[in-house]
Amino acid sequence: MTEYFNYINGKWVKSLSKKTFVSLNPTNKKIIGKFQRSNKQDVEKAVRAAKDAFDSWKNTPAPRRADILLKAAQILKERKKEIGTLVSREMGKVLKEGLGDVQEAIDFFEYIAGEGRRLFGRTTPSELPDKFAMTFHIPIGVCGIIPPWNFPIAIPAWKIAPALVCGNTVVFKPASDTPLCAVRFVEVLEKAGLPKGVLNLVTGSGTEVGVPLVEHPDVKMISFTGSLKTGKFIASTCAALMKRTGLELGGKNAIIVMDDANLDSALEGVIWGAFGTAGQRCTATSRVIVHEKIYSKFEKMLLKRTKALRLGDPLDKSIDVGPIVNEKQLERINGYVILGKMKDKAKLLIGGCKYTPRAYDGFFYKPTIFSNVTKEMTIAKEEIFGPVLCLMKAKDLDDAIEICNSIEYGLSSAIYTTNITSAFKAIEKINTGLTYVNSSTIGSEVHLPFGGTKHTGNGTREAGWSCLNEFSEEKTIYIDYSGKLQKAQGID
Ligand code: UN1
Repeated sequence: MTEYFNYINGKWVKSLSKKTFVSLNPTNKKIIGKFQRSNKQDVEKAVRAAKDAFDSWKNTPAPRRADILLKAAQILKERKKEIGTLVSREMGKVLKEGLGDVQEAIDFFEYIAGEGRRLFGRTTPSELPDKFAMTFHIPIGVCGIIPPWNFPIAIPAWKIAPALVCGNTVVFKPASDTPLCAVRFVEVLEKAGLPKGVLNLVTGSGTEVGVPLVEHPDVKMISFTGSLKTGKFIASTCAALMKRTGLELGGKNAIIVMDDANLDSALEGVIWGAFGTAGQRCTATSRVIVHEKIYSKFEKMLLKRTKALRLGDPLDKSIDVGPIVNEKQLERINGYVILGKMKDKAKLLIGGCKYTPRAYDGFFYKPTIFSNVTKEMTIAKEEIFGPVLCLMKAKDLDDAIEICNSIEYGLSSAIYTTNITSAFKAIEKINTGLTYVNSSTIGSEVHLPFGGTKHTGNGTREAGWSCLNEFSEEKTIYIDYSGKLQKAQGID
């Protein structure tokens, strides 16, 4: 079995703990590799390396920093098939999505490399004569990056690439379910020519690696994507330490289907949003709110289409839905389904149980739909993060929007309608960070900001132009060339 190492100060090294853990292929429970089960001392070493590398990296001109990111995009392109296949093996999403995960990172590296020659500040007039005013971006320092397992290449890219282009150095603690993807990701940046210490990788658990990283006084910023519970821990720990945070937490995303919608298109959007990536996206469609006039018809269409979905090995091209990432997640999903049946008493339309396709021994869950779900039910409120869809009925658009907004999260939403007034009303009234019209809740593009309202986050946005604000300070400069002391606010 191959053993993989941490990457600290430009070297692949063993953990000081001398302990390891394994990563499993969720399709067949075969071992993918052995990884360092790191501890606080490893974090300490990695933070020190990142701190030591900061000055020189910060002083490297941004276009030169960006050259390395562009090179990384090229290397990722060359390795797309290999790394995309690994994403499918280690995380479990079907191959076309595994390749999409890598493509999202390529797109983003290319996009953000352009920032090396932009990183725009602003110039603005001064209220006084002979005085010049402007801003520019400065780095924050060492950033602790803690991405999730569901986009094991794309989300590390979303976080690490802007941190680097802004001149920060990084300690990367990957998700324990996808450590080999993280090793490959770091290899790409190493090959692209990143100087030692600028990016460090420390594998291991949340408690043994994540917590010491979050608490470390020399780590000035934490960027995390994951559960609301962990997000709250990070927010409160970092608040006490006056540390910056970028948080992307849960979602409970809804698609509204109006009676004037193109139902065939809405059906495809719902199926893709709910069962693509086996529902394991923050942006996954977990509620579909259907106008009462077409409810029964749409329910039948959904049932027929869901029955036809093929569950199995994500590397098999004929498969639509792959496995759940691990046993714990599988049990969590099943727990919610039991709760939906027993406590919420929702009507189980299809699925609702684990499944072992012939020849595999993995963590599979059948695409599941509950019908007649109401907004008071637990399954309509909590994030399940699996292939479970709640079908809900609305009287009209206002009712649908109210149901859509009735939850604590605010990540993504969608409306299918052919009525322009309904579309604009939804855009205005739905309280989420992303709203799609006539498209599913998933499928964001890298050059637009990504993030949510309410408990989905803390107001930061990833990707697009907004990610620069997450990973830099905006410094304001006043230059007075009047030759005398001039006072603002009219004081003479
Ligand atoms: C996530 O699930 O955390 O919009 C991110 C999408 C992807 C990103 C999802 N581009 O579904």
